[in-house]
Amino acid sequence: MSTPKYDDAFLLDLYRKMVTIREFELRAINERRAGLIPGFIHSCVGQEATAVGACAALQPQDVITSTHRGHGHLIAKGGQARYMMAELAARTTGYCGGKGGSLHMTDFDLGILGANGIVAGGIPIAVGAALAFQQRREARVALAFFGDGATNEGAFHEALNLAGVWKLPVIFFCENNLYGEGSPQHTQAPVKDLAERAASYAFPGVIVDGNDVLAVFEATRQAADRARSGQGPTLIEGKTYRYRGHYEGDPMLYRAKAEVEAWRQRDPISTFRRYLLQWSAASETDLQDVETSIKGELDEAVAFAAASPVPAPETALEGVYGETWGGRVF
Ligand SMILES: Cc1ncc(C[n+]2csc(CCOP(=O)(O)OP(=O)(O)O)c2C)c(N)n1
Ligand SMILES: [Mg+2]
Repeated sequence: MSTPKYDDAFLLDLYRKMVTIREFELRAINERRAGLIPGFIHSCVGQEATAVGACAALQPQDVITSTHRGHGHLIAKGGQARYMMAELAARTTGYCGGKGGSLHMTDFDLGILGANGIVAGGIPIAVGAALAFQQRREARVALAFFGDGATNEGAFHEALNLAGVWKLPVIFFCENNLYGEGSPQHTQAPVKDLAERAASYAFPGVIVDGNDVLAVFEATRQAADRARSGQGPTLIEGKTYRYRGHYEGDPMLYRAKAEVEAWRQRDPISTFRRYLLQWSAASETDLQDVETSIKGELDEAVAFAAASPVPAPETALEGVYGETWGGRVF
């Protein structure tokens, strides 16, 4: 037996990607504690279904922009764990040659236009990419991931307004994990559902269970069809949750343990695992094989990162872009 709607291989791939994200994050957290990784990590543990469901609905020629909590988005769009781990470890073999770290990982070949340390910073970038696609009459879609907190930024509203006026092929994907740092969403926004905000810009706002990878996939597929056929943008609000702190080291005094536990009962990976077994879309052995192979891939990624050199000091100015004026770079 198999599900009536989806191919087993497709479903197993969704599972593989979600587990890769979870294991990547847990591994990176450990390697940071062990001293391999300097700098901050904002992990997306618990939010795997939004990244994977949304990117599964895109085509290879489509692009995404990401956030400070972006490792999952990168893996979902095809990013390789070894180059990501090497970047986190500040090694020359990483996505940015070891100079960017978690907040700047980018792979244009995969349509990943970059993680972003500026809250809401990726949203206008996706709108710019969508404008280019429309002008060049390319059947491509741009998707911006961002958090609930980002919807209170001016850049969010300006970008959605322009995208609405020009009916650009863009999807605004809000991962509403209920908090911006330590601030609960309801203390920051006067609307109950952030999807309501699309009404101001005259395009649909859709609410989806962000812990249900197939629900996310379906909502994003509809939005991508709309964008590709010239009907303009969609705002998707995926309701989800991060289990860990805003950053590693956050004492999380702003929320109750019971709330975290309640969300763990709706874990996106274990729910989907049960679904695959119920429908016999995969056997217990298939799933264990996937889990084991991901652990091996991550062992390899960590070894690759650890064996790679750090950038030489004399290369500090390479890859730095800015305006030049009288021979000086600003
Ligand atoms: C423009 C800007 N303002 C403030 C910050 C500091 N900051 C980093 S993450 C964050 C919270 C963002 O919340 P949300 O958009 O909900 O994303 P989440 O962390 O929940 O994934 C803030 C305020 C920043 N990086 N950029
Ligand atoms: Mg948030």
